[in-house]
Amino acid sequence: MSLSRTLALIGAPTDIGAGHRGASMGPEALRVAGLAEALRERGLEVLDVGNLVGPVNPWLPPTDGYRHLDEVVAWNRAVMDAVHAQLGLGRLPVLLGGDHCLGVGSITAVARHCRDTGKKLRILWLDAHADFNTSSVTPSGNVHGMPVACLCGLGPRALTHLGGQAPAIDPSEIRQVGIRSVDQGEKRLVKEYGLDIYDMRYIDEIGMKRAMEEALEGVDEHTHLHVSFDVDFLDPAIAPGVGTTVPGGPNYREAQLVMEMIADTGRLGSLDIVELNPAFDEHNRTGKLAVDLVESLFGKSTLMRD
Ligand code: HAR
Ligand code: MN
Ligand code: MN
Ligand code: MN
Repeated sequence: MSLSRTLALIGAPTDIGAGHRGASMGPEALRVAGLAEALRERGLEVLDVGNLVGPVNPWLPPTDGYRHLDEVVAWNRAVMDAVHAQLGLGRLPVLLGGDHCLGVGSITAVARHCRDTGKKLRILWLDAHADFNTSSVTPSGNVHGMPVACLCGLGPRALTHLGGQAPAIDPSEIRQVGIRSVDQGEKRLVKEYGLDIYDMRYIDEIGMKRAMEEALEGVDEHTHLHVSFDVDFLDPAIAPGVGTTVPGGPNYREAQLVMEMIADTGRLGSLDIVELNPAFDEHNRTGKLAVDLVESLFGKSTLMRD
């Protein structure tokens, strides 16, 4: 892969939007699993800019349908500023979460950068969940179940307008892959907003290769491709280290294919690695798998094409 940009690893050690504690240990688990070293091994320049700081998790029940909204906003502001700064320096930001509520800050920054630079934005949301809940339909109040809705302009003003203007993205800019857990009210919203969802049923029927071809259709030299990799995308049999496992996810080969096909586009411009939860893991097995897959995302397995 002819990727000459420097990667900037940005740690966001928080579980502020999650339903279980422990995703706050994700950044360190990815470092311990050798993320930076593995990518350098691929010839990439990798800068670990360290961890962002933000409020502690007060672990409270929901208020008006949200848990810890103020703290979620504070973390997302920090993420947005850091991601936007790295993009401005010409670097490829890699957000080490942290739970998936941080996708609001990360993608708001990426969308703003795309507007500034005239790039076409395509987001691949790799996840077991659609993350399209709102305060009125959420079963939990956990904001990690809401980031896609917030990005599409549906949610609390502090998150929908994080970058100043709303919505941050148009639903047509996102493709969701691996989805297999969507809440009842969330289903209705997802249909209403016309989200492009490659759920596991669809992947079972047409296969991962064709599903990814469809999800990547239209990606060209003007595209900035953002990958939001929720580790619970993977089947729990290979990736137990997440707070919200859902059976029936992509297996090892399917996950590799997803990463390899993204690498082949050569358009990857930013990445989130979120929801890794070492408290649920076995000797950092899921952390190591995430590193292995991210290596493929940066071209490790495309030896036949180099
Ligand atoms: N849909 C459920 C909720 O909103 C669970 C969401 C879990 N989300 C994540 N990120 N782990 O995808 O509470
Ligand atoms: Mn998610
Ligand atoms: Mn910019
Ligand atoms: Mn998920």
